[in-house]
Parts: sequence; C-alpha cells; structure tokens
Amino acid sequence: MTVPLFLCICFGLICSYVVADDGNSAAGFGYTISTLNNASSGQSLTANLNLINSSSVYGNDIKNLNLTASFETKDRLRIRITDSNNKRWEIPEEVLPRGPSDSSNKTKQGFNNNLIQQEHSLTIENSDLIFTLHNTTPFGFTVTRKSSNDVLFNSSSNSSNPASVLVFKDQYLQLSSQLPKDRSSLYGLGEHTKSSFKLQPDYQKALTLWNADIGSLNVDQNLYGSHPFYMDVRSGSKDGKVKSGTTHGVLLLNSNGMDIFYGGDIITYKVIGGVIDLYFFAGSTPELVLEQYTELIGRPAPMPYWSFGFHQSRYGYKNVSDLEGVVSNYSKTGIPLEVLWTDIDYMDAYKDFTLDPVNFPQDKMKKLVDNLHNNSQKYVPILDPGIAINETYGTYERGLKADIYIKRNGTNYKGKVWPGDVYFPDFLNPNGQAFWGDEIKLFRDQLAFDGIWLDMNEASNFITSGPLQNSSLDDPPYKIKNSQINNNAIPATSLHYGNVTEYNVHNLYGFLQTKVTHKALTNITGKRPFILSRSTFVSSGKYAAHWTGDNAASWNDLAYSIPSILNSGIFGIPMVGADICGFLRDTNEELCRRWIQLGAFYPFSRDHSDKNSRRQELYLWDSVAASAKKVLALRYRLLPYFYTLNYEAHVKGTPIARPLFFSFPEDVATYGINSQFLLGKGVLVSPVLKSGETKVEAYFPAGNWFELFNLSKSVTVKSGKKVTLDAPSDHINVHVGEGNILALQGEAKTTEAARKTAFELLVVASSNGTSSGQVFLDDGETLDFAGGNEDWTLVKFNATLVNNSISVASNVTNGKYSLNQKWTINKVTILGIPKGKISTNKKNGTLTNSKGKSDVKAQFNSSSEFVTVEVTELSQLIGEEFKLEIETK
Ligand code: MIG
Repeated sequence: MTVPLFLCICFGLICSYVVADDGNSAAGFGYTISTLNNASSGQSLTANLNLINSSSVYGNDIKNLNLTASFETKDRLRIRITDSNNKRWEIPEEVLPRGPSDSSNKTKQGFNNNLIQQEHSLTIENSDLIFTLHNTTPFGFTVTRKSSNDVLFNSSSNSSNPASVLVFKDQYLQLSSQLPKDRSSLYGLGEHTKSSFKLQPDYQKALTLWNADIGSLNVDQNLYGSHPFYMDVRSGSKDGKVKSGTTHGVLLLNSNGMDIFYGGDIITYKVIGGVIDLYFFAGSTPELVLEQYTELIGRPAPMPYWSFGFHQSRYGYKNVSDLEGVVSNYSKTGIPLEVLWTDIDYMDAYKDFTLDPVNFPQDKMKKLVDNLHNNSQKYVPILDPGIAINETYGTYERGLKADIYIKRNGTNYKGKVWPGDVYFPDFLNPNGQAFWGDEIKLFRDQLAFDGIWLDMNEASNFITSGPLQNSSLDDPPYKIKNSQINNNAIPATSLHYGNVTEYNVHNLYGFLQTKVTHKALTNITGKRPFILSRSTFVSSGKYAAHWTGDNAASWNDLAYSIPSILNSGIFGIPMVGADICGFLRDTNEELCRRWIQLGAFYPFSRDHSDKNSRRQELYLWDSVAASAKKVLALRYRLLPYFYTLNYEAHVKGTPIARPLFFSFPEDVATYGINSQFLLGKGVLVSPVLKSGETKVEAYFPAGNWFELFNLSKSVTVKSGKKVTLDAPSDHINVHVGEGNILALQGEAKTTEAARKTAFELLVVASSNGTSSGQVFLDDGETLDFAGGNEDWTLVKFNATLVNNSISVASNVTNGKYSLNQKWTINKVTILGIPKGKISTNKKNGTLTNSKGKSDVKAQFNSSSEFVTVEVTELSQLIGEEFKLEIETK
C-alpha cells in the first residue's frame, strides 16, 4: 500500500491539500457561489459557482459551474452540477427515461431574489427534505430531513479530509459527504461480491463501478454491472428525534467509470466524466425509498409465471441427446424442471443465431423444444453480443451492410470473443437496434425459444487493444481501480452512433442490449419477455432478470449469494439468483445439497455449471435429489406468493428477496445480517452456509415464527434474538412470521400443473392486530400485469383475532381472472392462536359469501403453546368476497 504524501498549501484562509497518491487526493480547492436564482416555478434554485484556485492534478479545473437543486416530487430532490459553458455527457432521456416529476408542489424558500446570504434553503410543502446551500469558502450544500433535523448529506469540506472538496474537471469529478458514522448503515453501490451486505467502512479501498467480465467469485472487484445507488438506514439518535429505520436513498446518475470510497463517516465519489446528477429519495422507510427510486428509474419488469419454476443449465452440454437425457432424468427422479437452458455449445462455431449442424441440428433442436413445450416446459438459449467476422455468415453481412458496428479510428473495431474476431453491434444506433431485433426474429423463426440469456455484455473482449496515441480516453489522468479501463473491453476511444465515446457509455452497453432485446421479444411474441442479463445498469430491472455471474462451487460463494441477491433487489432488479451448486470448480454432494436448499428460495432459481467442472444436475446424488424434491415442493407451493411478490415489485419496486430490516426497520440488530433474508414481508429463510454443520444460528425479530416444512414447530421471541435451530442435512429452516397470510397452492412438477391445484390460505395470527396478505393472479404471460383487458385478479386478505372469534376476510380489488378460472380456496389454516384465547371444544364456524351464510368444519389442534385451526372442505372462489368466522369461546 502506498503512503499518501500530503502537501499543505495555504492561500489566505483557504487551506487545502494536494496528494501525490491518487487514492485519496484533493486535486482542487473548491468553488464559491457567485449568483443565485430561484426559478419561477419556485421548486428549484440555481447557483453559479466560481472556481477558487486551479490545480493541475488530473487536468484543468472547469472554472464556472452551474448548480441546480430541484424538487421533482415531494420525495425526490435532484441536485445537478454541470459546466456552465460547455455541454457535457449525460445519459440521454431516450436511453434511460426518468420517471415523472410533479410540478404542482408548493415551494417554500429561505431566500429572496438574488441576495446571497450565509445559507439558502429550498424545500417544498409536504416534503421531508430540505436543501441548503452554504455560502462558505469553499461553498457546500446539505440535505436535511425536516422532521428530525437529521443531516442526510453534507458536502461541506472537512479539514480533516482532503478529499471532501468539490472538484470538477473534464475527466475528474470529486464529491464527498460526511456521514454520522454510528447512526448510518449503507447498502448498495454495486455490483460487487461482498461478504457483508451492509457496507463495511474502508476508506482505502475503492468500490469501483466499471462493468467488467470479472468472475463474481472475486470479492470486492468491480463486476458486470454498475449501480451508483445506496440506501442509508439510520439508527435512532440520542435525542430521540430520529427513529431507527428511518431511511433515505441516494443515486448519482452517471454512466462514467467511478471509484467510491466509503469510510463510515465519509463517502467520496471520484468519477471520470459526465456530470454530478444526484437524486435524494426521502423514504422514510426502506420500502418507500425503493418505491421512489423505481418511480424514477422504472419499475421492475413483470416476469412470466413460468420463470419462477426451477431452471437447469450448463456450459458444456454436448449434443441434443445430452439435453434429452437431462430432461428425462429430472422427470424420472421426480424433481421439478421448468426450463432447460443451452449455453454457447449449441451454436455453430459460437456464432450468434446459428445452430451447430452436427451436435445441435435444427430438426433435433426443434423436436426437443416441441417436446419441452408439450410437457409444459420451456427453453432458453444464450446470446453473446460479439458478431463473428465471417463473410459466409448472414448476420455478420447484414450488420456490415447496415453499418451498425462500433467503430474506432475510422473503422469497425475488431475484438475477439468465443467465435474469434468479432465486431460489436452498437445498440445506441437505431439501425443497430433494428438489426438486433431482426436477427432475433429470424432466429425465433428457426427455434421457438421462450426467453433469452444475454451473456458477455459488459462487453467482454478476450483482447486488450493498446491506447490510441495521446488519448486521455484510453488512458485517463485519474485511474479508477480496475487496472486499466480498456482491459478486456471495447476500448474507450471507440465510437458509437452520434460520435458518443465508449468512454462515456461503456457501463450502458449491457443495459442497452437488454432494452433492445426486450423490445424485440415484445414485438415478436406479443408476450411478456423473459431476459436474463449479466451486465446491468440503473434501470435494467425494467427489462430483465439478472444472475450473479461466475461464482465458484465453494461455501464462501454460497454465503456471498445472499448479499448479492439483496443488492440486486435494492438496485431494482428483484428477479435474481446465483448459479446453484456453483459455476466454476467442482461442486460436491454436501455443497450442492445445501445450495439447492437455499437456491430453491432465490427469486430466480437456476443450477448452472462451467464446462470444466463436473456435472451437477440435481439428480446426480441421491441426497441432493431428495433434498431438491423437498425444497422445490415448497417453492412450487409458494408460487402464488412469489408471483404476487413480483407484482408488488412491479407496482412499488419492493424486492422479492428482502433484507430483514425491510419488515423490521426499528430492530437495529437486523442491519448487519448477511446470512438470512425475507421473501416478501414475512417468509424468513435461514440456510446452512457451512460444511459439516447440522445446526444454524438464526436471528429472529420479535414475534411468533412457524416453520413452513412443519407447522407444528415454532420459534417465539419477545424481542429479536439469535436462536439455534436444527438443520439436519436434508433440511433448511424457512419460517413464516406472525401477521402474515400466504396464498399457497399444491406441489407439482411444473408451474402449469401447480396452477391447476387448489389454493390454501395460511394465516398466522398476529399477537397485536391484523394479519394481512394478498394474491395477484393473471395468465402469467400477457405483456403487462393488470393489462388493459382487466383480466387479472387482486385479492387482499386480512384476519383478526378478537375476544370470541377469529375472522378471515377477503377484499377483492378485481376478481375477473380467477373467477373465470373457477379457482378456489379449499383450505384455511390459522396458526399461532395463543392457547388462552381459545377453548378447543368450540368447533363452530361460518362462511359468508355471495351465497349467504353456511356452516364450516373447523378442526382444532393444539401444540405446546398455540392452537391451530384448520378449515377444510371449502370451495371458496378466489375473486369473490368472503368472511370466515370461527368461534373460539
Ligand atoms: O467466457 O458462455 O457467466 O454463465 O456459462 C465465459 C459460457 C462465458 C460466462 C457466463 C457463464 C457462461 C459462460 N460465459
């Protein structure tokens, strides 16, 4: 490690630092405010900023800047700092449309006209945020929470930290905020593999955002995607004004490469281009932050129902009969298999949109896919972005003719990937978009695939091209911590449509490809697309699912999958999973068994392995197969729950897999949890993550929790605490918490078959109020949830335990789809009724619905602490309002 060399240079009262080591430097002296304007709308203010003194580190400073602070909605404050005189790169609206602003808000400003005072505040009615400009030397700004005076962001320079001053150069932007170290927990800023979900302060180590084909087995490296977004969960303040769990979000919307340094009491962004475009999301709960964030960047895509089934993939399947064998072995062992994937093996010499004529010939592939479809199964092939340079290859020729390849130095840039030399399609080019869509269409005419897997789209390149002479793009003055930005990449000096440099849009490549692919599939099939993308950016979740890339078959990687999945959810990409059993290296029986136990509860559940590692289909070991059957049976029973969570993600941005603090924000002990997560608000997954263990220490927030594999087992904790649970080799602990109502269906081998089974409501009584849950249903494939034809169902359930009875009632928002299907709830199970609240000899119950009131049979079972009531032989239509009442005394 290099020791920073600080040189203190003082100009009058301004004292600043220049540092020889670029890790932590202040390469400038900041700005002062010259003039101030409040826009006529009153929701924004603009300040002109003047450079105090220039420094030549990382290039020349930009002398005049423009700062605009505006309330785009009451919960969204935007702060933009740009060059006053020259237009700089910013992500265009067409590329990444920003969610709507609301201009009806009333303003409240702390200043008049253009008078510069010591402080100028901007806020609007109903907003909990205040923006304040500090007319200091150098200037600074803060964002404060109105209701508690908690300072959320503070850019004022801090004499103890030389990097805290604003620097704005052509290829180097630097901005810092001070943070209350003991009260602030940060999450996000990816994509990186981390052993801890909560970001651990380490100001020496950069969180680098530069999309790269770096295997996710590498901890703390910049991986495939870039998400300059964090959530800051505050713990309570001593004066009691800030309540624990109060959360806000911060996005730096910028596609350039950057390093972010987080030191606990400070966060510093060092960005190599673009502008400062900061968004603050007021929260004040974690859920609300994501609702506000995804309102801006786009809500997560609706996923087809089938995509919640189990997927099998491998790099290295040899031929069609190999694939057939896999499908038939799943079926023979009775392990559900919903989707079969093929990796690059299926292609002819790794050329996109082709089939290997020997091992994967079209007639046989067609038959395979037909058979899958006849068995209610699906098929997804891979595509890489690079197009093989080969004159006998139609795709290549059409691309050449349409002139859609990325250029460098006046010609198409030649890279190298699996097929050898390639050109890369330019997805910023409208003709490039059309080209890609047309090729997908031609390919789909050959083979009726159900979704597309986009790999290598960082974009990965097997070669590293040398820099163009004297190019500060290929060799920027500030070097983000990614060895070289051009390493195994399309070089930064390459040009896209409109002369946009790769330097500026590198991090958008996979996102753009995903967006174009989404549009193509929508046009071709008219159905909801399923796309899995390795590379992502802000807003990718609007179009695609994500997997965590090349992990290894190791216990560490099993554990890392939890922070990675939770992060993806926070980035607005809730449909996410890690390669089950591990991708690189050989897995083993125990690891694979524990991995499917956890992976069965990933939102996206796929087993995938590398060509050089041993086979790992779930049927290969008896103990893995047995475990897989058990856990996937529960997954399939939970399908309506998963699907409803996807609906909630789409309407509100709430992740499918959530950190515990989403449901228990006031419980500060949940902030540091890395080894457990929640599905939705109330299903707690507590996996074994270590070899040889048959017990697991799991944290339980206050309440009663019931084990889903065995409802008679429960955990009760008065206040949150760690509990040691049995976790024999075939078992994973999955609990449902009090206050939840789950709509379940029966076990099945495919999602289609599962959808034909009866529903069951699992109600967990709440010790202090109402239990609630909901179910969303539609055909699982129309383009949008709740599409124009109203053919969908949303039913909310709630249950209360009053003195002499329990009631479970439904509230129907729309019942059309399920009523057409005649889907019914045949059983209601009510868990967690304290023994004292019930006398077990009472067995009277009634069901009230459109047919009137009728008697129902209720069975009471008591365990040590609780009584369970089971009402069976029901056939209550879903989509019709009902009320079930059970006398308890
Ligand atoms: O250079 O297509 O992450 O899932 O199996 C490796 C082969 C390319 C990387 C992907 C992995 C896939 C593999 N790919």
